[in-house]
Amino acid sequence: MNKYIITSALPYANGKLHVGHLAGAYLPADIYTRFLKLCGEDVIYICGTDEHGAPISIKAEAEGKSPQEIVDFYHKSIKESFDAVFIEFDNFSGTSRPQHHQLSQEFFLNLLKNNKINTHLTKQAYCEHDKRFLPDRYVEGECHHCHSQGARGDQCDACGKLIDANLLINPICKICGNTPIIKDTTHWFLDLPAFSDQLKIWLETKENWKDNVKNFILGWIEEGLIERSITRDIDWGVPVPLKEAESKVLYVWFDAPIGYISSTIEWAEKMNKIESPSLELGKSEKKWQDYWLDKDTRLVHFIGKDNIPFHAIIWPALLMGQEKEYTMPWDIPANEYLTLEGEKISTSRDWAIWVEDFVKDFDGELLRFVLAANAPETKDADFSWKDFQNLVNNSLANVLGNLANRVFAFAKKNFDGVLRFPVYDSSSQSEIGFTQWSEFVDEIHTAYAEFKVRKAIKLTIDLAREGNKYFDEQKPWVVVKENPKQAEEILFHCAELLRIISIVFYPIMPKSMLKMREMMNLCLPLQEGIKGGLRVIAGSSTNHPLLWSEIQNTPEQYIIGDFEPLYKKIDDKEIETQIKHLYEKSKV
Ligand code: B3M
Ligand code: ZN
Repeated sequence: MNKYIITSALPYANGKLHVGHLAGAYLPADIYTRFLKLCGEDVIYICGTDEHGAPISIKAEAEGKSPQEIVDFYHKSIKESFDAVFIEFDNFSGTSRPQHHQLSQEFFLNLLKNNKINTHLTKQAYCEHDKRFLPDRYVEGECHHCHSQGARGDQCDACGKLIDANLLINPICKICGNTPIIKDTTHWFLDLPAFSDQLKIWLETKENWKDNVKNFILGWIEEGLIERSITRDIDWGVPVPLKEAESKVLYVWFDAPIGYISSTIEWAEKMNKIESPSLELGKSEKKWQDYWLDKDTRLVHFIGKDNIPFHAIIWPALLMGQEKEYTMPWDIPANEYLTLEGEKISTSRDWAIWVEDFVKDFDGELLRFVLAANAPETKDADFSWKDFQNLVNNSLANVLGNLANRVFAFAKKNFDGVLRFPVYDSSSQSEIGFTQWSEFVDEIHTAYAEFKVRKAIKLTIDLAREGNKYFDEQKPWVVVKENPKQAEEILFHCAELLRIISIVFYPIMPKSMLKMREMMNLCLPLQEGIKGGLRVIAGSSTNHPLLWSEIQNTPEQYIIGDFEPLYKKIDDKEIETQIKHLYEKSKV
């Protein structure tokens, strides 16, 4: 059996979470993880906040707070938003923790030892007033491409081009507003060209990767890789572990992906504490290394498309340059972007739907449904409030919710809620249902395994639609008058279909599927140590009461308990309020 490490891009701890974040890197990963766990695979889902980088220190300076205060605030806010939409990590860490600093420094020193890091004297903006070098983001001025004002030292938002900070026209220091001078300073560079051949050979083995990822990367290598500066002159970050580099820190993109490993180490330590309170030394070491130092581990990075070069070139190079033989990425399912009501999401204009706001008005699970049904898998996708309403009302409430409701109501009214396994005779028509449904189940399985969540949803809703069709065609309300046994058979098949759906739809809709199982008195996870319906068993991440293989275990009978509608319809007024709010807040 393969082990899996699933990761999502570490969100920057300098802002709240919005729907665009969820759609690209988090929801697809959570769905994939839940699917693998259902299949009994050995999998851990790892993430944490990215707590370094100039934007965080700039924000701290602007708000008169310490970077750590900013980071702690957003770490909590982001984690709460994930919880509200049932994104469930095995560990959610943060890159300002000592464990992470130590490992990042080890990575740097190993690369240096292996001659994969060079130093260069560079010219950089220096503020004589603040007595410090100014990283790109600390300088602003007129863009040297399009001449608009307010271009940052790394990029111009007006024309979108990359900026050479030293070429900015009339540059100013973002801290004090004075004009910086240009001064020499030494920086450390990752020797990426030294990894070209090794990277190319490795990438060519990646037949399963999405085309957008693979072609993009091979194109980069063909153009010729260049050395990348990996140190910065700010005081917030992982200190460069060299005497001569005092007051410099590692570039945020150098240390951030190492967070995937340091967060796993944190996970191993936590697990070890639960499992063996006596804390046997070396046990947690073995636990994380079982995942990270095994070449058969499937390491899957879920990211947005702007993060492709970092995950498919720079990060693999960092891993290749280590003493330990770390697991290399197995797949990098990068997603495209989500737009909002047809426009690019913008946090500065507040053209965004924040997760914390959404869950005040609607169940967080509905957001999972809509973002997954409309996932930006192969091209950009759009979120609109109208689509949201249509999808919830027409697919969830009218199809799946309706099926559950009519089956449960009929069973209660006519059979006291008890449906026994049918004894077929040769005249029985209804047996066909089973085989038709098993094809759906297989296709849904394949869709999840291939990261095709849109397809998995479509098939699941189609399956529920088949159930409604079957119910309509078999007319149990007529049959029951003449032949109650046959009506019970029809109902048994419908209940069987709902049970199957409660398993195959669980990765996307964990909450309502467990709720439906409760209404059907189906085996539920033990109440102790439950995490989102999966029993956490010490020492194993594989042993879950809800398993895909159970699909075949038809029970002797169904006992329908108290029930209520699974999904509530959303009316026009609720949607109008949301649209109005979105336009109003973004105007200010
Ligand atoms: N912090 C998030 C972003 O670029 C960035 C990802 C790091 S993953 C190692 O949106
Ligand atoms: Zn200054």
